[in-house]
Formats: sequence, structure tokens, C-alpha cells
Amino acid sequence: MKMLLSLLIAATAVQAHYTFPRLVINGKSEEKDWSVTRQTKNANSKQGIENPTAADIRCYQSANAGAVSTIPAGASFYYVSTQQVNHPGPTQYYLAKVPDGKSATNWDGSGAVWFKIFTTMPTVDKNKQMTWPGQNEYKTVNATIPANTPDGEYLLRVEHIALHMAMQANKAQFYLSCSQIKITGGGSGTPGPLVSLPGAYKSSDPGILVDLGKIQNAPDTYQPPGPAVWR
Ligand SMILES: *[C@@H]1O[C@H](CO)[C@@H](O)[C@H](O)[C@H]1NC(C)=O
Ligand SMILES: [Cu+2]
Repeated sequence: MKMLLSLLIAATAVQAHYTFPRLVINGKSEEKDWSVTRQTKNANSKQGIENPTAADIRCYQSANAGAVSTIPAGASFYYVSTQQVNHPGPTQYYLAKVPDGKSATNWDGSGAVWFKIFTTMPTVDKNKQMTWPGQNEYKTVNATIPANTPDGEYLLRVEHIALHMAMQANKAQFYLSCSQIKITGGGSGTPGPLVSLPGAYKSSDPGILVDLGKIQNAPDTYQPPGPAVWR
């Protein structure tokens, strides 16, 4: 019995991974897990993706979702996490506009269509402890849909990159999901730069192959992978 218990505890400690099954807009959560957020292949295993050039880096989905959530431009949002987001690393949000003739419920997000709307940077306190916005919470960090985003249907992609083993190639872990949304009340901005996923990341990117211990004294030199945030 005692041995079984310690095995269970060990298994729980190893299972320090997460998924993001629910989008919360202006404080209101999607009805249930995976209703506008596309269920991911790791819904049960919670395993991250280690190869940033794999097809799964786009949405990691096992199925499209049934519904589309309406979200006003300028709205605040975050994702519920199934476990504590305990690993160090950035959180990034991307959008991709659904082309004419397609719908958010059936579009695959292919092509140079993704733009980044948010990223995070680490800070180091006086005890030399590095922390990231949202670290150790059961949700991802809050961000807003840029007010200037044109109206229409989009895929919204959340990504947390766990960097605790990232000093070795292909050991950063990507945790992500995509939601089907419709932006209303937006503007006439021209979002960019536009990138494709996979395509935007390489294993050797300085924000993916990185020894966090070496940037301890200069956290603002961290380079989040992918394009610049659209302003
Ligand atoms: C994030 O958004 C939620 C819901 O809109 C709000 O209750 C919370 O205070 C926000 N947190 C921060 C740190 O701004
Ligand atoms: Cu983990």
C-alpha cells in the first residue's frame, strides 16, 4: 500500500503538463471544455509537442469544435489550464483570419495567415529567481483582442512554451490549442507580419533552444520565437 501510494505520488509529479480546453472572454467561459476550442490530441496525455516544425504545432487538434464564439474587438481573454502552468516560458497568442468561403468550424489554418497579438517576457527578482507572467497559475495570462482587428471569423491560438529543458535541442515543450471565434466591432487595421505554422519556428531559434540559466542576468534579452507582435 505504501509503495503504491509513493508510486502514485511520483506519477503525479511527472504529470506536470497541461492543456487549454476553455476560452474565457470578458470573464465568461465557454460552456464546457472543447466547445469552441478545438480538442487537442493530448487532451488525455497532456504531453507537449517537442518538434516545433511538426504539423501539430499549428493547432494540435484531434477534431474541430462545433461552435464559434463571438468576441468584441478590445475584449479581454485568457484560457483555463487543466493543470498549473508550472514550467518557465513565454505565453503567446496568435490570430488567423478565416478566408472567404470558409468558416471557423471547417478551416484548417494553412498558409501564411497567422499574426501574433501578444507575448510575455521574464523578470528576475533580487533573489535571482526568474518568473514569467502567468507562471504557476491555473490559467494563461490575460490579453486583449486588438481594437483595430478587422471583423470576421478567426482562429485564436494560445501557446505556452515550457523552457525548463530547452538547453537541449527539441526539448522545449509546446502546449497549445486553437479556438473558433468571430470578432465584431473591430477596426480597419492590416495585421502582420503574417507567418505559417509550421514554418514560423525552427528548433534552433534563440527563444526555443535556450539555456535560461545563461540569461538570468539579462532576462530582457530573451527572444520570443515567431514574428513580432502586431501593433
Ligand atoms: C484577467 O481577467 C479576468 C476576467 O476578465 C479578471 O477577473 C482578472 O482580474 C484579470 N486579471 C488580471 C491580472 O488583470
Ligand atoms: Cu511538464
